[in-house]
Amino acid sequence: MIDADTGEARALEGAATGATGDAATQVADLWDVPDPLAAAGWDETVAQRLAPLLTGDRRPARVARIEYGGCHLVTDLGRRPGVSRLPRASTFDDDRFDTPLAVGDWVAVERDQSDDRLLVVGVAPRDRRIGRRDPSRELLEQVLAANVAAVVVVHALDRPLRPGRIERSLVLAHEGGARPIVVATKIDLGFPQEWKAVRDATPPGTPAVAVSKRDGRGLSELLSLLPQGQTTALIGESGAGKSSIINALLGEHVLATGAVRTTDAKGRHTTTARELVPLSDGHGTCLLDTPGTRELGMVRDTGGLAEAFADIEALAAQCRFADCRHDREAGCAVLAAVEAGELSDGRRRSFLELREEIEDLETKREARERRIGEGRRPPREQ
Ligand SMILES: Nc1nc2c(ncn2[C@@H]2O[C@H](COP(=O)(O)OP(=O)(O)OP(=O)(O)O)[C@@H](O)[C@H]2O)c(=O)[nH]1
Ligand SMILES: [Mg+2]
Ligand SMILES: [Zn+2]
Repeated sequence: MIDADTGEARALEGAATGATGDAATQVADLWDVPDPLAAAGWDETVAQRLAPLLTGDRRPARVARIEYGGCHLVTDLGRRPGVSRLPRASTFDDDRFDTPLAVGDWVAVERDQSDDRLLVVGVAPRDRRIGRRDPSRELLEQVLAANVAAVVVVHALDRPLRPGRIERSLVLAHEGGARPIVVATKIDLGFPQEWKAVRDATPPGTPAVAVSKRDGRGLSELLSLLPQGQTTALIGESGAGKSSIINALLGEHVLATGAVRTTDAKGRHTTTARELVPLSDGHGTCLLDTPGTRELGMVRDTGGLAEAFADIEALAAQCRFADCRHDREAGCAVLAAVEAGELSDGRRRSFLELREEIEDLETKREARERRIGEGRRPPREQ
């Protein structure tokens, strides 16, 4: 398990130096440990999920990075180049994900005949994940990170918090079964009101931490919130400070971090590929960096909405009508709570907006299935 003392000391040390300077350590070096699979989170549960795929001389691996034309895999020997020829899902009926292989996946590999890279031949069922609506195929889910127990929703205080951004991220995290942690970065620059806005958007029960890579504030608290022996993904807009947080927690400048435009504090998409990084404990606590994401479309609702809006759900039980939409109905307990100043109307409106987005998708899915049922061709792009 994670050594909290060492982890903390390293985090603060990294923060004190600004974690800049020598970029001598490469990400691949971090996997140069006695038991790379254990460092990647291999345990009994993973072994069981992967067992049916490990026939013949296939070996277990975890996807550490995917880039154009190939991937990197953590095996018992360390981080090695690999390739996957798994097909992309062609229709919604085959698969609700558009992502045959995601960073964080546990896979079975064998030696490729055509070159010396490892070939991915099978993917274990995903446990938890964080996904979003595929920006180009709206009925499918694009998996941003697989097998993640927690998701850090990163927002930089030096830019406006777009309404609903945190709520949206939390619904997606809950929908994927991952525990959300809200993190506001760059607290060293001030912005007390912006920090309050972040806390207001965070529901009770979800931790919110303000951090700084400059003075180390909040980093040990964040470290203590990471599920031990498990993977935590970081998501947020470009320039939010995701890679900086990982460097600070590692105590080394391993991942590239970028400047932000001075005009609007927007990032420049420094991180270009999702990347799995082991923390120093070597017992499976990992972080997963992602490139900045602006779009976070809803996918479906199998309970994530209610979990992310547990406060509204609790109030809804008191509404006069069981099917109350909390919009303008008489006897609505949600509207009454807004009226009484106990719930912000912004939060209620975020809930209505996200619910509507999901309902629109469900309507489209039903229409599509009806067309297929009638033997007609479904719309091509979906
Ligand atoms: N003052 C201050 N600057 C920070 C902090 N965290 C990050 N930054 C700066 O913000 C900029 C963006 O940081 P990154 O870590 O590259 O952001 P990112 O979220 O990884 O961005 P993408 O990879 O583009 O998605 C860099 O110039 C960092 O030095 C912080 O706590 N305080
Ligand atoms: Mg980055
Ligand atoms: Zn109501």
